[in-house]
Amino acid sequence: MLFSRISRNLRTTFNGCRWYLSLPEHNRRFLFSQSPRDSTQHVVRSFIFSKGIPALYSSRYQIHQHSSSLVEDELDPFSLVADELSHIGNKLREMVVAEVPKLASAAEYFFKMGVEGKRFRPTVLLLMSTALNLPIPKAPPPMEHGGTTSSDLRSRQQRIAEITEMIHVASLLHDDVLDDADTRRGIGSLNFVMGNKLAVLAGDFLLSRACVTLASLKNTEVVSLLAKVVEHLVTGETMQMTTTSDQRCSMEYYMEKTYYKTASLISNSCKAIAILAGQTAEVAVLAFEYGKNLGLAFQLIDDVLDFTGTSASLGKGSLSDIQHGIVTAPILFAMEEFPQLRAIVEEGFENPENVNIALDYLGKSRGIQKTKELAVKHANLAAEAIDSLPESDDEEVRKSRKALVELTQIVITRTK
Ligand code: GRG
Repeated sequence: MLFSRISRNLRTTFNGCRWYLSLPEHNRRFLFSQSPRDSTQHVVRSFIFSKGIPALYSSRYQIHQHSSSLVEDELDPFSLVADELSHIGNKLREMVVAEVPKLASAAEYFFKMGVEGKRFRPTVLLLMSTALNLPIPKAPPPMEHGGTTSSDLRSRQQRIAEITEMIHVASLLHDDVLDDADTRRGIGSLNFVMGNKLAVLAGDFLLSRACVTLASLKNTEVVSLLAKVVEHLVTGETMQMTTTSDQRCSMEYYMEKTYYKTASLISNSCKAIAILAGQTAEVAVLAFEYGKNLGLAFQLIDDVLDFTGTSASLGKGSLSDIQHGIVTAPILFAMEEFPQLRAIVEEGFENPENVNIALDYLGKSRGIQKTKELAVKHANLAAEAIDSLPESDDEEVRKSRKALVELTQIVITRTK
């Protein structure tokens, strides 16, 4: 509880830095105007734009680090839900069975044991389900409107984890086609092994199976949340591949695209977990904020790792983004320190010499450090959302919340 109080006090004094998405909906200043790209999603345009990195910037992080060293046992979020994860893995393999043999082997490709990836999203969603296991403040909707008895709530929430993982894998399949990738999860990418056409069709097939499962939940609010996520994935990908030179040099544009491509899926799925539980709008917003900030922190670190790989030195990563002409946070921060880098970014990275020049500037700048700091900020906002949930004395609820907070640290300290 002390932990909770400290974080609440900090939240009131925490002004934030220039590039982060704020926590409370009502406090947001709308930076982006409504655009035809999205008529329903307002949250992503609500970047707070206050100046200056606050002195308290890393205090919350240190408090979390400190308090976790005080706790009796180190909590592994993945172990906490290991049995359920393996159940979900089996369900996914059943759900992607197709009649036509080629489609069947394409669709099951990334659900086979050993190539299931980090299973980060289902882990978050299962932990969130337990973390929100609170007395339900209002009567759940009747069954015909997607309501539930408490006995099957968990299996409905598991279905969200399955749907989310299917949408995620579908987007990876399509992404690899667009990027002409040859590897994924340490094996040949599906497009490389079976060709672009089958990879696209397998992605479509996974999406259609995800839709069938979504419909089985009979909850229109949840259906529209996840339909919006698919729109966001496509929007984010299109934003990335159709940038003007100004957009490529804009941090706002990068953060908006990052929300669409990476954070929307986990944030809206977390919200769906709360909605299925019949939780209040306030709790649903906190679940959403956790997912959004965790997703943004995750992608910011991904963008750092693209330059550094597992080591801390520049150029040790795959450099895949920059070689594909994709400008990410480390370069954008470096550009603030070295405005002459902008000319190189505008010229593009088809010439490998430009990649080297950009890496030189990045090495001289605080671009990597500032990106990590921004990731920490979002990780802390995610942890604050968990700390702001209604209090619970239930040991399982508390353990899952602690694991969700632990995940925020795992995300910012990961090296792969
Ligand atoms: C078909 C839904 C659909 C979308 C098409 C191609 C596209 C539009 C969107 C691309 C979305 C995309 C691939 C975003 C990147 C998200 C991301 C951070 C992927 C890596 O996630 P990890 O590291 O992967 O969790 P693993 O392999 O561990 O599951």
